[in-house]
Amino acid sequence: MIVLLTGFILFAGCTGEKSESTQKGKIIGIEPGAGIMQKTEDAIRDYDLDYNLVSSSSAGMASELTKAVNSGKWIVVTGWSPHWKFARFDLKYLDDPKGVYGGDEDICALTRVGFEEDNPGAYGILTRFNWSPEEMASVMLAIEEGKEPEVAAEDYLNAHPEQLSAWTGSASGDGSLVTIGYVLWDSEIASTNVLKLVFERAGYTVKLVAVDAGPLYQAVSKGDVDCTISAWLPVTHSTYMEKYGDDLVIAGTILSGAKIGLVVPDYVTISSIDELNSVKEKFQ
Ligand code: PBE
Repeated sequence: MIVLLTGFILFAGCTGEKSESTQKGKIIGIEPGAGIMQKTEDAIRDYDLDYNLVSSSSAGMASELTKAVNSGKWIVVTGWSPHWKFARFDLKYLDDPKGVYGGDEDICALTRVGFEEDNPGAYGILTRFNWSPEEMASVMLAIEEGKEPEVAAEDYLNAHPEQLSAWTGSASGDGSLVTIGYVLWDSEIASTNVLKLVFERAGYTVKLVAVDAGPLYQAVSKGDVDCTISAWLPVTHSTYMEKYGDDLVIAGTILSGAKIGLVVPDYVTISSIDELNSVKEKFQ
């Protein structure tokens, strides 16, 4: 009897949970380690959203978004800019009155402790490398349209010789090795490939190491890689900076005016995260 009763309660519990979760709205996310995923969990809590965050990948999110826009369906995704999706589709950020996603973000260059002393020329390049959201987005779009990242980077530098010479300055690598860690987000695939080529044009040998965000911060803090330009600060990667910030060096800002948040197509008629609960049946 006890066994039967327990079985019944478990069964009822599972059924209850299932029907509740099918009523929840869906936010299409990306890789679990991304800062925007942590901030979206915060948003679900702070705005008391009756939504599940579905993890996916950057490419998976983009393909869900493409499918939805092509059929006029409502969709809400974890979004960021610079990103080619804003050139491809009419999209908007939902207002975030509680400021969970922060405001303007900087994308920063981080290095291991001691890198500046070991390789001042390469460190100098990291302090000078700086471009606009539009410039970064142009490389992302070229990659999205089918160019190999290396080719998109090469085309970009050929078209911007003044940036190349400003960034390299008088640095001269003499073949010395620089290891750059990065995460396979579209934005960082673009920027890291450009940086790699800048180093190579200045005479360095570059090794790229692609890892998730958490392992990347750990690798820079332990000195397993020399540097990264995948750091979004101060909000997006705040938890990683709290954990690893004391053991790494911020060499400079490579881009100002980046942004993260919840993104919907323009035809979605709400404008704020506050309103999501009232239309959750449209986001399933
Ligand atoms: N992103 C792109 C990253 C930073 C760069 C917004 C997906 C993140 O959320 O951690």
